[in-house]
Amino acid sequence: MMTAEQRIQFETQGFLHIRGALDPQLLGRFKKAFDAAADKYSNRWKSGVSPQFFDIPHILDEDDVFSDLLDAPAVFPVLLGLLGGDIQLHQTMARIFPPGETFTGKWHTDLEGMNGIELGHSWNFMLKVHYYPEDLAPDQGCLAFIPGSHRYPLGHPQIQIDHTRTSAAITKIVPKAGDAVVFNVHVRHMALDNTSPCIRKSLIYSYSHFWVKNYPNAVPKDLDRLATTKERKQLFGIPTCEKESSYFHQTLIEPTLRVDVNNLLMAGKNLLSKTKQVYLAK
Ligand SMILES: O=C(O)CCC(=O)C(=O)O
Repeated sequence: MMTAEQRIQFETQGFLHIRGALDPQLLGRFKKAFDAAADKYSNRWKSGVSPQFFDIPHILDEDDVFSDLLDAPAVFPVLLGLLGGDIQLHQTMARIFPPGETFTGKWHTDLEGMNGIELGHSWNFMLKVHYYPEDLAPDQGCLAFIPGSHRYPLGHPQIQIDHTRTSAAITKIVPKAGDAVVFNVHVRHMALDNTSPCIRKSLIYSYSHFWVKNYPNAVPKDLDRLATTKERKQLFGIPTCEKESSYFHQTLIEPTLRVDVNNLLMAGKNLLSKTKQVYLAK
């Protein structure tokens, strides 16, 4: 379950740093598989053809651990709590960022120019998770955010803060191996320059609603073998709700259960306030 603290933090700031999100076994498999895939493509990212960063293509096909990371126990309930029961995997990127200046836009939203949704007032339309197989140094191309900026409407003026300096308006995340950083992709963010001598490795998964068109790299080739649970099926874009024909009503959260929990919460609150009234009247 997502904690109340995590929800408040996410809703006010637009991101969450989940420390130690992967258990040692999952982290070990992740690190080994990432390094093997990076080695396989080393002639591409070392050739200097794409000098600023390199994304290993179709990472879900490289090793089963990349499917196991999709619903990691410390992170998936948070994604479900923030995005809702109709969650689907949207895109995957296994990224190598060699030393150099940042390749991202300065303080960007991923959804600039998007039609149909007022993002500043919407619930979380799209989330990203960055996972790290290794500790990062503070100068190794860390992610940085402008807390609260996910509430800006589209067309909000570009933020003019020098990313090379520290500022009270910026939060930089320096992750350890196995940490996860979850964020609303509308929060203003960027990768800072990698001024260290080391490459930065990260795995990026984006998630959105079931009705949003997913990228080909969000579905593994070996779909039948890997889509083993209801969660995985839905994440890979396979409808699982038998009674519902609409993509809008696809869900991993049982509607009856949701109503029951809400009723239970309401009943608890009423009981508490009545008890308080009786107690104060004495
Ligand atoms: O750190 C990165 O690789 C990219 C950060 C970013 O802009 C993103 O994930 O949208």
